[in-house]
Amino acid sequence: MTADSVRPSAATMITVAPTGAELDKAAIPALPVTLDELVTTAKECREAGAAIVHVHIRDENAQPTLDLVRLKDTVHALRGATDLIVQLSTGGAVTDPFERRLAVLDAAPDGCSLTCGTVNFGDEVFMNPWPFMCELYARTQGLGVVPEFELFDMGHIAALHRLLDKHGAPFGGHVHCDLVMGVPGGMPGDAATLVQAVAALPDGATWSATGVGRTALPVMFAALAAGGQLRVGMEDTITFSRGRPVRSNAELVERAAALADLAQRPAMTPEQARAMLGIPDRA
Ligand code: KMH
Ligand code: ZN
Repeated sequence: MTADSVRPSAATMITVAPTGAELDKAAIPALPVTLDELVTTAKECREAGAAIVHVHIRDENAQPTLDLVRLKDTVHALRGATDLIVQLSTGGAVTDPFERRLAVLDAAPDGCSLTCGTVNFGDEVFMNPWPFMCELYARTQGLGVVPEFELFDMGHIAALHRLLDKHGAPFGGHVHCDLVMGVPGGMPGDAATLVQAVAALPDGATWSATGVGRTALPVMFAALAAGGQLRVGMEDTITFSRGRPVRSNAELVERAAALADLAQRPAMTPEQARAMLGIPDRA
């Protein structure tokens, strides 16, 4: 199978989201927070079957940051060590101001997340008002960064249609979405909701899904059955099975790749994922 010929439903693109912005390193020592830890994790996850790394970074105190120098160093280091598609989070932490979230693109990643609406996020609110979405989208188009549309709720799908109608196709020409399910305040992480959400996506869009917390497995099985791609990682899941903490991001990728094999949709390479998503090869 060549990169050009891979069909989304014939293979499985696995994204790993290794860190997130919410978890506390002191409570979860396996969480990768330094650049060295992140690069080691990325290499292990590539080996296990990941094609994309969704990146949040931390500062010297292991706190979430959007420091641009660190972001640039991170993109550079991940590219030097792996051929993974490097997707930076523009969601950051719920406390990050919009200007810093927009500036993430100046680190020149392959891709970025773009959340299509505000959502209750546990006890917090993850703010993504319409003008911010539009500005971020215009910046992705101008800077040549391929967005992944993060959808936490059914209303976000309507906002995605509105965004595409008003502002045209994304850089690369292909629409790829990620259903983030099971966040307290967002859509539930179950098969019925996943099917409903997928039916509402724009024609021709590809999609992945991730279930937060205990919805990880139901969402993964439903996504595989419905022809979708997978996102796994400690950003979303820190319990591997009942009472057993996740030991590493790589074991989550290994499990996803094993299930993808069982579904006869083996893990895509980063090259195949680039072709599917319209992400240019690195210069
Ligand atoms: N940390 C959440 C508030 C994204 O990466 O774009 C937002 C988030 C989504 O994780
Ligand atoms: Zn994220």
